[in-house]
Amino acid sequence: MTKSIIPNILMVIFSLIITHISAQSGFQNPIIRGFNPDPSICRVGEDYYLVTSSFEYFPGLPIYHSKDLVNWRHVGHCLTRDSQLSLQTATASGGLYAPSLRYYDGLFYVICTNVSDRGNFYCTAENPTGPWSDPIWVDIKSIDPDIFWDDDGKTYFVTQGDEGIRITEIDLKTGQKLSPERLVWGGTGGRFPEAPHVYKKDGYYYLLIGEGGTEYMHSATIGRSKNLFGPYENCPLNPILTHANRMGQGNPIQGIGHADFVQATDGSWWTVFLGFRVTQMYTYYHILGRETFLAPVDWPEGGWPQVNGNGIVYLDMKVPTLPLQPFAEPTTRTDFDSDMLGFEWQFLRNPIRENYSLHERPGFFRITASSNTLDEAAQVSMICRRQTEHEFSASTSLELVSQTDDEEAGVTLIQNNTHHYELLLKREKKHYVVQLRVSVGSLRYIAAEKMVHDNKIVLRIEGTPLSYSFHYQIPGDTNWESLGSLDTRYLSTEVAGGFTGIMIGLYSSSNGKPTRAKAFFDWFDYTVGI
Ligand code: 6LW
Repeated sequence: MTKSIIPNILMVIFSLIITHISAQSGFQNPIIRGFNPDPSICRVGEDYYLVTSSFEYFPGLPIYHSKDLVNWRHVGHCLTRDSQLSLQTATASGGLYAPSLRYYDGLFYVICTNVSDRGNFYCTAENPTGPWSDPIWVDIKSIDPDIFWDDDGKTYFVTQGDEGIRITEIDLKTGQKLSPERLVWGGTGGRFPEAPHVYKKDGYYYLLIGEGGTEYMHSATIGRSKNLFGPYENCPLNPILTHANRMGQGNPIQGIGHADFVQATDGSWWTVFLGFRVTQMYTYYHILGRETFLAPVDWPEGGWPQVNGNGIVYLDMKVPTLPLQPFAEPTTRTDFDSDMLGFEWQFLRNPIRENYSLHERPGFFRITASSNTLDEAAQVSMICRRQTEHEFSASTSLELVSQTDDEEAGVTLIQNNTHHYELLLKREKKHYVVQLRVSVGSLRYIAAEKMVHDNKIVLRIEGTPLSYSFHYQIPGDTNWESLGSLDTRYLSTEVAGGFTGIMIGLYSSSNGKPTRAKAFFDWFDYTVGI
């Protein structure tokens, strides 16, 4: 009897130690890396889903899935059809602003604003990976919409407004307003009260909002009321999340705010929110856009929620997590030998589909040149993916089939149409040249140029927090030639403005001519770290 008990006791002690170790294992922020701002989250059973803003990129509104809140996989987009998403005239950082993601009565809802189209709308789907319905438009002028369903079955549209958060009853089937818009809470005095989400808990309506603007003064604050329309009592701990104070200075994460809450399967509360990683301490600027972060929330019954104790968060979060269920690491190399591009690839505005093919030359991605250049806020010929880390290398093998001078193709690091760097191959007087070109505001110049005799080339960009370096290789050679390096700073949000982060693009342009060069990309490799 005693003999059989001892191993069992040892097993129990061992498994308690293991559980304790894994529960204490913590996690790394950000949880979704590279330009992924304004996160909104919901849980259905044991699955968590999250959506982020995508502005002028197509398809719109990436959807992510997780089993543990820490490990996330990109599983699709909400807006994949031209009938759902018109971005043709979207300027840089126009298009789709902050979405909300909710699950109600068997359907998923994404509630969002296309500032370059008809404004506020929502779409529904039975499965978050789609297909999603066409938009149901809501005639309320604002941004950052959410839907809140009260216990009596009524549906409320909750949005930002100049003076504060507004709530309006709507008809869920048609999106029609059923009541006038009512201003319910102006926040705590920070500028731009926005990003509202309503939660009902312990007999209170809690209204979580963003304040301070989406830069260094950003924060999340919360109020509560027994009545949906207020008055809202200000949480004494406000702001419950910010780095715009003494404790947040010197933190490599800045600009935190715009949060959403979720209750996990074990009853614990968590928040997802946006923030940005600065390239170096104290001379603050950022290039990766605003990313998605995670922190635990302590929310006792009847009490106020506290984010990670004092509203300060870290890259290395030493907090207990749910049991971790990581996904397989994504492969670094895209060989362009399948029928579809992976979800990481985006177009800039609605694509002109005939300009792209994975079939014309099997194993290659063909991009037909557009007469538009990357300097125009137009439907350019480009696919791009997010720069997700400061340290990376990106390379591609390119063949440019061109009959006319001035046609080009290559790799771009693009923040917006006035801030981008290109490493490109161009046809010029029956030769080819490889160029490093800079567009920064009103400055546009060729930083380096070398003549090459072939229309085939391998291009490579290496990134560090402070600079990008540019290299090329003639196929068959083992040597890499360098074209020099450029500062990351001039593509930063602080210089370029806007809401997006750097994208790494493969593109082709005929520089205003009606000719149609074809660029064949054999592969693309994106490796994090150097
Ligand atoms: C978004 C607003 C904001 O609509 O930036 O972070 C805007 N805050 O809430 C675009 O992301």
